[in-house]
Order: sequence, then C-alpha cells, then structure tokens
Amino acid sequence: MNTIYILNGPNLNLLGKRQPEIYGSETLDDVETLCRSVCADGFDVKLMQSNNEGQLVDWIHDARHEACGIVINPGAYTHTSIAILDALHTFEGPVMEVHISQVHKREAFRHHSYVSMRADGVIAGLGLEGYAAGVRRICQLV
Ligand code: CA2
Repeated sequence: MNTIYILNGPNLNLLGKRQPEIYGSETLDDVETLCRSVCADGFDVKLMQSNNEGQLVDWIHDARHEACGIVINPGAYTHTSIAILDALHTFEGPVMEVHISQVHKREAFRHHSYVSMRADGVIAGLGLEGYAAGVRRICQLV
C-alpha cells in the first residue's frame, strides 16, 4: 500500500471560495496538487472531502485496507466527533491532523480536539503547507 489518504471534513469544499481572510484563496484541488508534488517517489495521494461524519468514518475504514497513512482535516468534527476518533483508532498507520488556521488563537471551543488523542502529529496555522508537512512526515514514517 502506497496511497496516502487526505481526508477533509465539513465546509472545506468551500476552500478558496469563502472567508479567504481565514482560510486563504487556494482550493482543495490546489491541496491535492501540492500534496502530490511533495510525496516521496513510490507514494500517491487520494484527496476526499465530505460534509457527513459517517462518510468520513467509512473512508477511514477503507483506509485500513487501501492507505499507508492518513492526513486529516476533520473541520468542525475535530471538536465534536468521538466517532471519527474511534474510527482512527482502528487504523494502524500514521495519522497527521491538519488545521489550516491556528485554532489556538481562535474561539475556546476550537482548542480541544478529539482527533489529537489519536494523531501522531498535529499541525495548525501553516495554511495549506500543513497538508504538505503531513504528507512528508507520513512518507518518512512508513
Ligand atoms: O483551520 C482549520 O482547518 C479548521 O479545521 C477548519 C474548520 C474549523 O471548524 C476548525 O475549527 C479549524 C472549518 C472549515 C471551514 O472551511 C471553510 C473554508 C473556506 C470557507 C469557509 C469554510
């Protein structure tokens, strides 16, 4: 298995289309291009986005058989979803949690992450570069 899943949660389909002052002007297509450009030889990336918690859980289950690592920006589910945390606990490879914004400078409800209880790395506030850092780290670890 040499595929790295890049999973994105709710509202991230609007990346580059709304709130550029927080999330920048680049899109999820740009994220996929960036991640592919930094992944080591022999690896590939597969980027997915859903606004539905259960779909994200299903993709994490798929990753158990199809992916060597997961980069995940769970969006607002970061702060609420025990289901996503439980699903990540069933995955044996490295997990990198990414937030485009620096969540610790924002509202208090964004300071807690369930996903961080499983993540092998947590990146916040680097913009899209956080995804690239997550991919690079997975390539090192696998
Ligand atoms: O900073 C991040 O990447 C977040 O995971 C983004 C989530 C937010 O709930 C987390 O606290 C931090 C929100 C994603 C919303 O994405 C949008 C992108 C462009 C325009 C509007 C929303």
